[in-house]
Amino acid sequence: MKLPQLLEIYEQPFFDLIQRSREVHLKHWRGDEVQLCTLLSIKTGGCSEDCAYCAQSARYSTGVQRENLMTREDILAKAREARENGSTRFCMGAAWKGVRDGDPRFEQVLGTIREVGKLGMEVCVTLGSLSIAEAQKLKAAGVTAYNHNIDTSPEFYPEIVTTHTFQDRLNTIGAVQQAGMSLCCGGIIGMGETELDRLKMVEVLAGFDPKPESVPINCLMAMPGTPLEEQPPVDVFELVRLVATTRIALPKAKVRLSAGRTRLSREGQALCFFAGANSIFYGNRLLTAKNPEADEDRNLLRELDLTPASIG
Ligand code: SAM
Ligand code: DTB
Ligand code: SF4
Repeated sequence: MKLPQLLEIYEQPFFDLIQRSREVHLKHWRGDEVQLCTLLSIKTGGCSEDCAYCAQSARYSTGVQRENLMTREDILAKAREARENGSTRFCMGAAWKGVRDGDPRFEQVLGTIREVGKLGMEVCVTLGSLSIAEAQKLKAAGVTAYNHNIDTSPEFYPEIVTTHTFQDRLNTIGAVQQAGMSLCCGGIIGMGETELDRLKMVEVLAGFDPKPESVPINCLMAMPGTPLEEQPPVDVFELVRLVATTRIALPKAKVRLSAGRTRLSREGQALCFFAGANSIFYGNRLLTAKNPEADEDRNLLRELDLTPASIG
């Protein structure tokens, strides 16, 4: 789907837009189901990159404590806990520029993935850039999906990251897809980009072949110490419009309402679910930032008559 068509969809009257996205949603998904995903930062902070939104970049004083790669046992304990709490997807994130075949830390991650895979949840990892050799090993170890966001439009990307390029992101995505892993790819809104930038991002996402299996939509969490610390919050109706447009452009993708839910009202989240969001991060921590408490989310889903998706 190309930009002019996306713009037309996005700009239609609000209720027409969410009605249409709801129709698309119900054609492809159960309307009452939301997938719960648990996120774990397996290696925190000290990252060489300068992503302006990120509390884990070593270039900014954000107060995030650097931590080494977690042990397999500690990660497995968290994964079991996630499954017991009802998550069907376990996502492990590392604050790395990327991974290299042959690096012992990469081997350690592969070993951990093999074990986590046995628990029966979808296994997602986000380790930064990689090429085909690493992608094939991750696939063989049992990774379901690799998360690598394009984050914003190609034009706006250099405003938020200078240590790697949009093309670098696309190259990693190419390797992920060539290796046969599903792609989890989305972005962040509220970094100072225009609404048109957001639609250009959706245009790139919808142009991937195959299309992403899931699309995380993050609202910037303005982290103290980062260059974006003063950014104002995103307007909730802009978020809902983007969720709806993403649902229409990518009918079969899970649309994950990701970072920034702590600042969204229950009503705002309800509109996002109506518009086509069908996955959330569950549990009180994202990577370094806060997420709503698990019982708050359970209550919200119950009040909206939504059920957590189950394994299989
Ligand atoms: N280092 C890897 C990478 O860059 O792909 C993986 C971890 S990185 C933290 C994963 C994603 O989290 C980013 O691409 C971005 O979309 C999201 N993210 C990071 N910090 C955020 C923030 N402050 N607010 C919203 N989303 C954020
Ligand atoms: C994604 O798109 N959002 C998640 C996951 N993929 C790795 C990460 C959100 C991070 C929020 C900021 C933090 O916790 O530091
Ligand atoms: Fe590093 Fe990823 Fe954060 Fe960028 S988003 S600074 S690559 S951890």
